[in-house]
Amino acid sequence: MRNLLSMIVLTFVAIVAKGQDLQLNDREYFERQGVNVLVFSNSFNGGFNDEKNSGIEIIHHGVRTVQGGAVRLNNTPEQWDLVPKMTSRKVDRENGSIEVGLRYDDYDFDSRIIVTAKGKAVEIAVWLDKPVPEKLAGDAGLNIEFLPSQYWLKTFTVDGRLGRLPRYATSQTITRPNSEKPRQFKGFKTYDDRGTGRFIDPLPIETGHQFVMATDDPSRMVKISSEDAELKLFDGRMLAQNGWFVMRSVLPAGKTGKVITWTVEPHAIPGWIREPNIGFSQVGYIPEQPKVAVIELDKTDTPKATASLMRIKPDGTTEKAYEGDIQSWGPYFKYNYVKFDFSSVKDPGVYYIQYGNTRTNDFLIDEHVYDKITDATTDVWVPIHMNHMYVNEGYRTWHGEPFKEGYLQAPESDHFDLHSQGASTDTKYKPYELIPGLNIGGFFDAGDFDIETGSNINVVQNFIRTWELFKPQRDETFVSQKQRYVDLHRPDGVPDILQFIEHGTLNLVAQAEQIGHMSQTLSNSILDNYHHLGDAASITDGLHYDPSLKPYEVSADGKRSGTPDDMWAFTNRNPQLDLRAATMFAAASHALKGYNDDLAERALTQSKRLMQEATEMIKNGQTGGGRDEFSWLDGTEQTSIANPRQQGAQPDKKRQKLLERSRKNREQLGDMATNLMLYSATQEKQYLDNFTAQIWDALELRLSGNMQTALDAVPYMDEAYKQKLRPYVEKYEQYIKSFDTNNPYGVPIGLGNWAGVNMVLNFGITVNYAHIYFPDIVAKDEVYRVANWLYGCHPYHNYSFVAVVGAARPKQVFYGNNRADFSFIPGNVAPGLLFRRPDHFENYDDWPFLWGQNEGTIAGNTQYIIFGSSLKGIVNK
Ligand SMILES: [Ca+2]
Ligand SMILES: [Ca+2]
Ligand SMILES: [Ca+2]
Repeated sequence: MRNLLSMIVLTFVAIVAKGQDLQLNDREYFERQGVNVLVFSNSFNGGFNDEKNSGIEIIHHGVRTVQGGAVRLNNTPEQWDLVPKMTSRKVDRENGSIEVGLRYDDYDFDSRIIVTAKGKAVEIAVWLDKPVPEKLAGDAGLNIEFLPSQYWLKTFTVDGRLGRLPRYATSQTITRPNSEKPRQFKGFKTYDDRGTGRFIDPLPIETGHQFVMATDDPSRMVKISSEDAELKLFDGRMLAQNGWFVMRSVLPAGKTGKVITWTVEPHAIPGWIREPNIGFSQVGYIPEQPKVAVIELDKTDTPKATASLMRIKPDGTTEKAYEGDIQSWGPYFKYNYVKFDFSSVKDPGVYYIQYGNTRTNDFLIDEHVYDKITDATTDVWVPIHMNHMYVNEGYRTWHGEPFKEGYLQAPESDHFDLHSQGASTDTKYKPYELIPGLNIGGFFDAGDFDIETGSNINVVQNFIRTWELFKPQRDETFVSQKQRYVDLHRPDGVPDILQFIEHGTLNLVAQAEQIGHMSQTLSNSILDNYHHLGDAASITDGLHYDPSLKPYEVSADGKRSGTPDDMWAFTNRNPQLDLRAATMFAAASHALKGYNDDLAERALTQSKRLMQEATEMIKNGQTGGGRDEFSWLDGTEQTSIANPRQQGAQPDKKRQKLLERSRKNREQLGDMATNLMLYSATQEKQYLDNFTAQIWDALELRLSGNMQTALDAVPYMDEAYKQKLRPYVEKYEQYIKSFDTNNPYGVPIGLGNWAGVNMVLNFGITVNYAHIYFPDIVAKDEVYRVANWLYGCHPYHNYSFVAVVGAARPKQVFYGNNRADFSFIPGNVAPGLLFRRPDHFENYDDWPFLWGQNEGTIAGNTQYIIFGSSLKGIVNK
């Protein structure tokens, strides 16, 4: 009996001990409850270099607080500092270790990192087969980075000494000669040295052999120690606001073998279970809509039997309005999901959800909850993104008039925002020559200040669509092109949407007139003003660049300077882009007629000319650079949707034939959506015929991607078209429903490096129009799927992805151009949930700087206006 008891006790102790140790799991990361250590599950991808998303990462009690573990060449690497290429990744289950090979091609420098589970800790060791190259000695080191917003104001110790991590970066720096700076991405420079020839190098905050980070917070405490190397703690925010706290050890010179060993032990709170994340709509619900909360649970959590909907009565007291069963959905990636359906509650009021000990913030059930969902976007976000204007709001200036000196012809060059200028300019201008007239109209791209021509074409199209579908008369913005002045919340007698169409068209028409065709982009010439955070008017000095002057020198008349900060126009001709512009110009001309006849006329002239020239160029085989024009046919959208339960369709012979025919038709007749838009602008029947000749094949090939175009045609077509479309809409309804089994949230969820709100918005708009034209097939209940997702029913947290009017808890930080203030611009739509391999969705709401999850774009936010406007129209009908 005694023996048996001690055996049981021993077994129990063994299980507990095992449960406390880090284990290499099936998904190839180290895991114990509360701690995940990932080793290059996400590698540096090179697009924008260091995106703070890669290397050795720690997900600590549900939050990814540590990343960037790798051999790096700087004390505090910036975004465009070189990142290592991962040359190999080996998982050794027997020894519980993961080994990665890292390489810097620029320096012919290879290293290996081996991470091994050692009880509650991991050992991180750097191995060298050849010594560190001489040029990198003293610079190459083992780094790992801590998320400032989760560590600032926390206490730490270094070899027993006490410290507190600063809220703001104010540590010390030195300068060193530029010749000692490791090369940056493509040889660009992130900094303006003001003619000193020296770069800034931060000094460590602290140095020692054992650090304990966050001694005052068990959920963030991490112990790092090294016997063979000195550990230094730096503040990466000294050089760049998006920098992290960096722990690093410099690699010893002249040594090979195991050159550095760290022991890293993230603390785990005993018995920790992640707090349930109750997803619901922060905007609230209208009485008759379905109301289903999705509750995200730790996989070790036991679901409760019921949840309650509590009502806050007008006198401030609380009563239980409803108690209902919890329904299981099942596992999706790393968590387990259950649902709580409270659709039966229809009385208007203020409510919250109580699930076990977790209660949500309150929300409304009311007829009017969706009434204002687009107002912040149209009244605030869009006008603030108007380029070449002074933008005022009350006492606040959002920005002065940017880029007064205009745009120079770009010389042959590579670029840091994914563009390039080829050897020929394709214009009459010489490199660095001023192209007149481009500093007018247009919208800032996103968190940066360039004019992406393709995006701006989309923007004008989105506004035109909004105008033609909904004719919104809302006038809350004063726009004076003459004064180059925008004043928010000041009506001026003109519907704002018309003024936005005009503003976008002004820049695009100027491009066509001055350059002769569409530019790829009007963008920064130097990297050190591309990452500008502040007033857009101060990005450049407003003076024409004059190379005969010295840098920072201003001419006697005060009009020219030797500072090469002027923006560039990237002008290589792409007839596909010209065609897109031509279509948009035709539609803009139609929309602007009667409001700005002169601009309408100019747009039509450019439309006809570009259409003719581009068609000719394409016939002659000049397709220009750019993306695959046939992407609308393939399955790229589908393959990026997280769908662990289904497989994609296989290509077959019939499909091949259809594909061939579609390509041919498209070549001869032009893009079908373009034709449809041209028909709407000109009423010329040939365009409608060109559309009709292609739409059915397109629906056969890719139903989900082409349904929107098919629906857009309904107002122009007869009853027979609608009848022929019916079976496709029926299939589309099955596609909508398929998301109920695909994931717990019922919408397409993207896994790309950009979190994919555009895909969700596209889906939402298509569902809305399928319901409007075929309400007997696509029920009204379906239109709330995307609204729920956007406004808070999604993984990770339950904040609204839209900084929208009406939301009780919108996100509070976005990657807008005011991101250095940890703020937002009202009406912004975040991309949403960024997927980190192999199983983690994330959306920081205390750290704005990851563009993949927090950057709103001008094209996406204007797409949101269409989604929101159509939803309001359906709800209020
Ligand atoms: Ca950009
Ligand atoms: Ca107005
Ligand atoms: Ca200038």
